[in-house]
Parts: sequence; structure tokens; C-alpha cells
Amino acid sequence: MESTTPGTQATSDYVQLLAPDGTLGEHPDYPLDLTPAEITALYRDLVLVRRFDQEAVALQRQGELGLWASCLGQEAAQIGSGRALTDADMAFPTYREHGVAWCRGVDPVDLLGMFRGVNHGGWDPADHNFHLYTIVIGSQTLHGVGYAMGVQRDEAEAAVLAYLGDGATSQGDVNEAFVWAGAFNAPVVFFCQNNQWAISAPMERQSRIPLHRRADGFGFPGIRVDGNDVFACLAVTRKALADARAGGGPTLIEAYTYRMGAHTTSDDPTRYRLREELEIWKSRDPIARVRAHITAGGMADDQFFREVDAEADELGRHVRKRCLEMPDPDPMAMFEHVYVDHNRLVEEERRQYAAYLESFGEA
Ligand SMILES: Cc1ncc(C[n+]2csc(CCOP(=O)(O)OP(=O)(O)O)c2C)c(N)n1
Ligand SMILES: [Mg+2]
Repeated sequence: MESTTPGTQATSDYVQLLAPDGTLGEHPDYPLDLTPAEITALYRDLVLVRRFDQEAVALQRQGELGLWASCLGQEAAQIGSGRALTDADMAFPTYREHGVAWCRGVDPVDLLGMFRGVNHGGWDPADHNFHLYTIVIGSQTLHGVGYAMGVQRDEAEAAVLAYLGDGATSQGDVNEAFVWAGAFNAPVVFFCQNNQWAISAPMERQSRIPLHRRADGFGFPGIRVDGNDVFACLAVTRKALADARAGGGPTLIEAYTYRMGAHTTSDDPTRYRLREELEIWKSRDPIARVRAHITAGGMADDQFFREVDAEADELGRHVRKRCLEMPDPDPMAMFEHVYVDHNRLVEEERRQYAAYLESFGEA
């Protein structure tokens, strides 16, 4: 069995290119040749997404959002995998993939709508090849496999990236998705962010073996990557997606990372996990190591870092302003798009509700 203390597990069994101190290594199977401009662009992505996420947490604390699921600590896993996608690829997120949404060009403000309770989604998946957030644990992996089987039948030059959490690997839907993906050799990559926790359930309660080894039983490769290393996540996901596009079938990627914040703003992690664990993971911060690498390589000066920070603060202000300006939906809109055709029951409910609203009218 794995170590019983999350965060202290040996980390030598995963693909890592960028060490926590910013030292760049190599891996024979995952070469990555990034220009300084590409590296500083990844840094900017990481910082802006963290700042956006921080603003969303603050908005929830001030009562402007009903709930928020923070991606703090998981930025490298999300930016690395998200930047591996081509425009034609399709991504299926959970509810925490704000960094992937960023890579797909979804306006961050649109991520807030559902959490503010003013819409049921916020963007058109077809505009960004980024599906709506899915809160039902694991079901998006089935949607992803179905989509991938369509891609396969269209003989399109594309692959699917389906996200899931460590807890989701215990879900029936996910195992069924793995069976179908394997049996049909579907062009899908499962990207599991093992953030060590499923709300208060630790990783040890999900599996006796490392999650990436689950793939063996379904007949496709599984690989573990340092989920706090944006370079490694990019290189490993790029290769898996390229294999899928080339007819090589599915891959399960386990991005070994950590949920630095609460499960959601409704959760209090101090009730079930130790402060020391958080400290261990702080030393593996996904942003600090990229900054150290940029600085050591002389790729940018202080002014660059100041500009990125200023841009991040501007993004925070912008998101806050636009969130507060979001119009409340028309209450009657809930009766629209329920059925394609006329439905007697829905019409009756619509009439009753309109009368109820009118009863407040002129009083
Ligand atoms: C089918 C289903 N069962 C239970 C829940 C309640 N639930 C919400 S999040 C969660 C834990 C998910 O953990 P994990 O897959 O590790 O993802 P993480 O939140 O850590 O990103 C659970 C059980 C749900 N949303 N859907
Ligand atoms: Mg988890």
C-alpha cells in the first residue's frame, strides 16, 4: 500500500521536468523544447488563473457567489494539460477546471454565472470546445468517451481530454467510461488530478494502488506526472493526445498534486487534515518553481514580474465589477427550454407561477 500520510509519499515514480527549486531536467519519453517566450507565457497563465480564483473565493465570502470550488495549487496541472490541447480537441471538465477554461478562451466572468445562480452554464461549449462544468462526479468521463467515439467515426483529426478527480475513480461512471474507451480504442485522454482529497475522504480510501495503475486493468497505458510541474503536465498530455489522435487509443494521466484550499467554500478542511501536510505542498508550489526557472535563466527581469502582477490585479478588479453587474434572470425563464414541445404540466406551472408573481404586484 501507499504511505498513509498524504503528501509524504515518495515522488520519484512520476514524470517531472521542473523541480521545485526551478532546476530543469529531462525525460527520454517526454522531450520539451520551450522558448523563453513560451515559458513566460505559461508563467503568466498560472499567475492570472490563481488571481482570478482568489477573487472568486473573495466574492463568495462576501455573499456574491453561492459557492466556489477553488483550483488553488492545481494551476500547473490545469494550464499544462490545457495548453496541450489543439483547437479541434474537446475538453470535458469537472467543476474545478478554471485554468483549463482559461486556456480554452472562456471569459473568466462566464465561469461565475452558475455559482452566482444567474444561469445554468455560462458559455456555449461549441464556441470553445470546452464542455459545461459537470458537478455529478465522473459523468463527464462518459460524455467524453461518447464524444471521442464520434470523433473516431468522423475520422476527425482530434482527441478528447476528460478531467476527473481522485475520488471520481471510485465512481461507476468512470469505470464504465474506462471500459468503453478501452474496448473501442477511443481517442480520449483521462486527466485525473489526484489532489489527495475527495472532500474529507483521503486518497487511501479510494485505492490500494496508485491511480495511474488502474489503467492496466482496462487495457490502456497509465502514467503519473508531477501535477505541480507545468512543463511535465504539458509534455505528458501532449504526447497522450497525439497518441490518441494517431489511433493509439486512450491514456490515463494521474497528475499528482494537492488541493491547497478547501474542497469548496462550504468546506472547512481544518476539521480533517493536518496543517503540516499543507506546508509540505507549499514547498512544491507550481508557480514558484517556474518563476525560479525564469529568474535563473535570465529570461525576464523584475519589471516582467511586476507587470504580470499588475495585470493579475486588473483581472481581479475586472472580474469583480462584471460579476456584480450580472443581471438577475427573469424568474419566468425557468419554464423555457424544459421540453422542445408544448407540455401541459409545464404550462400549468408557468400560469400558476406568473399569477403568484403578480400577487405581489400593486400592493
Ligand atoms: C455522483 C455524485 N456523488 C457525490 C457527489 C458529492 N461530491 C461532490 S464533490 C465530491 C468529491 C469529489 O472528489 P474528487 O473526485 O477527488 O474531486 P475534487 O473535488 O477533489 O476535485 C463528492 C463526493 C456528487 N457531486 N456527485
Ligand atoms: Mg480530489
